Amino acid sequence: MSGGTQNRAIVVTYPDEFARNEIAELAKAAGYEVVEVVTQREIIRSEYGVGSGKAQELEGKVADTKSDTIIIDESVTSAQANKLASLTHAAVVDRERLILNIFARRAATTEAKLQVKLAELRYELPRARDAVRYSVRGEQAGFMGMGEYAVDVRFRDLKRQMVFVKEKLEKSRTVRDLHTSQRRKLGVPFVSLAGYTSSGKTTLFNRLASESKEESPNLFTTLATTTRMVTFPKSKKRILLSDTVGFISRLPTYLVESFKSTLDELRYADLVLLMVDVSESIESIRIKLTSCRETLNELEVDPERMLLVLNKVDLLDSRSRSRIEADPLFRDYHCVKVSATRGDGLHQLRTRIMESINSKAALQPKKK
Ligand SMILES: Nc1nc2c(ncn2[C@@H]2O[C@H](COP(=O)(O)OP(=O)(O)OP(=O)(O)O)[C@@H](O)[C@H]2O)c(=O)[nH]1
Ligand SMILES: [Mg+2]
Repeated sequence: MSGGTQNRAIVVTYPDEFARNEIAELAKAAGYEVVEVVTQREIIRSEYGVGSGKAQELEGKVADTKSDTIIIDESVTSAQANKLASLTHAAVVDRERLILNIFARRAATTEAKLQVKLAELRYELPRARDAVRYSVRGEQAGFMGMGEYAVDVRFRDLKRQMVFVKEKLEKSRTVRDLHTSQRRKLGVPFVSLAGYTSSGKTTLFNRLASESKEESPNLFTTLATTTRMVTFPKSKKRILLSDTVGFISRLPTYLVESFKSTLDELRYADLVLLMVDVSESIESIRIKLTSCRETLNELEVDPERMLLVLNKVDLLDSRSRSRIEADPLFRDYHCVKVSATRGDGLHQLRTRIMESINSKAALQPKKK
């Protein structure tokens, strides 16, 4: 997409409310105008990604709505995407590509840009490899019209670029590690904010650190980590607080891996504040919490080091507000209720942060 023009997109997703809402939000965050949402029980099984009947239906809808893009809420192969694209005369963008597009739009720091580049290369590489295989077997006339030789060159070029980007990231990682060890020498506890995209991490960060970083209803507003020394009022206790990139369900592992150096903040934190937007339906909360826990498990964050921050309580009626933390969903966690925008519960949050840190001998040097 270029020049900020709004592309009109038809979205294909699963027939459940959570999936529908989320992919529509993602599409919006990537700059698309969603003109129609089409649902399908199985998305990845056939030659077009969608069933052939559905593919034909899409062909008609693209023409009727004058759309130029079909967004598929799954990962499809390049062969499937190409087939559907040539049938419908629309660009086909899958879920991974869509998330990568959002990341690419948002990445502001050099490191974030490199991480996005690495993720893009990881996305392209298996697709280029498939193209090599097809062209060698003569099943596909090259990749997007390229011949066998060109496909091979492209594959090698992607690999070379990957080595280059990894080296650069390794360098910025060394600098980051140095900062981390310098900070650790200060003996100030590390606290990291984590949570689903749009749960309110940056809003809380700004509140606690008296900052004004960009917070917005768009998904993936934050892509780089910011760390600030925060001194609590009254107690004058100090913590180092980090804001991080948001999580999302069905995030491919390579994307998490590409953002590893950013997410390392979480690995080494003494305490992780896991933000949960409790203004949503219990089903959405459950899906998002499960997805966050999976990502945190991958990053080897021990549940002992987590404090659940139930955010946006200002949007609950008083009955739900008084009962929310008793929901079985939060049974295994220590929870604090807050409203990051209004400031409710911040005093209790600060107290719980200090209690959690002190109770866990959290300042023991961790192996690194
Ligand atoms: N009503 C209400 N809205 C909130 C609260 N906290 C955050 N928000 C809103 O939720 C939206 C997302 O907030 P952010 O702080 O940008 O969320 P984030 O978790 O940093 O999101 P990413 O950076 O995209 O991962 C913004 O529109 C905020 O104004 C709250 O306590 N109450
Ligand atoms: Mg943010």
